[in-house]
Amino acid sequence: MKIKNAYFLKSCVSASQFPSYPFPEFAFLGRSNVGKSSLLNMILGQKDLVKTGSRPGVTQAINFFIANDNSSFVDLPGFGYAKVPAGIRKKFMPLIKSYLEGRENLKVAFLLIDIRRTPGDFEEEILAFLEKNRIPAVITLTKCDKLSGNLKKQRINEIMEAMDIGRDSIFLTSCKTGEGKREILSVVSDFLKHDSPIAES
Ligand SMILES: Nc1nc2c(ncn2[C@@H]2O[C@H](COP(=O)(O)OP(=O)(O)OP(=O)(O)O)[C@@H](O)[C@H]2O)c(=O)[nH]1
Ligand SMILES: [Mg+2]
Repeated sequence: MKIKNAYFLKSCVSASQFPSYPFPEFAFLGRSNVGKSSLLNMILGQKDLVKTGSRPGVTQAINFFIANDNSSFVDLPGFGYAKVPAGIRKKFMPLIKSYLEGRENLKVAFLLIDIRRTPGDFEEEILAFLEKNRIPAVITLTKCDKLSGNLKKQRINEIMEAMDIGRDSIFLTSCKTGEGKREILSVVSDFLKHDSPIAES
């Protein structure tokens, strides 16, 4: 599948603002600075479509993008960054949850984890929440260009063990090398063809 065109639709800070359309939707979740916005730029094939930053806390709303006039991609605020003003930070989790709970066309949530980090409470909480709401999750390791060889293998094994999942349940990605783009777009294209959920693991 190729992305022929993609554009920014809307930025939302409350559920009442979420747009409605019949397209299958794909969400990108994860801690602050994990690389959600960068991965979306890589997938959508536009360097600066989604705002990214070297300081965590760049995305402070839920941003909706439309691709190929038939699918939608959603960039969520990152969780767990202390320097975002407390008032805004406190609203992130309820906003993220209200999005996940009520979004009927949401097909898959890609849960991003930096390959160099061990998943913690946030990932556990989100995964439990996704399961409760029957939203398939794909564990997506980011910044894979930062590690190589045995160290990379070791990190993947540690994450598999910490999350009790198999190698097939993990996507490896890098916005620098384009790794993982094909796998993510093949999930999207499966939904466009069949509109059926991927196997849950
Ligand atoms: N080397 C490398 N750096 C990356 C990669 N993805 C993101 N980064 C860098 O990580 C930083 C954060 O990237 P963002 O895409 O803004 O992260 P985010 O998860 O959207 O962050 P918030 O919006 O703050 O939650 C930026 O400096 C990116 O250049 C990657 O695959 N490889
Ligand atoms: Mg962001």
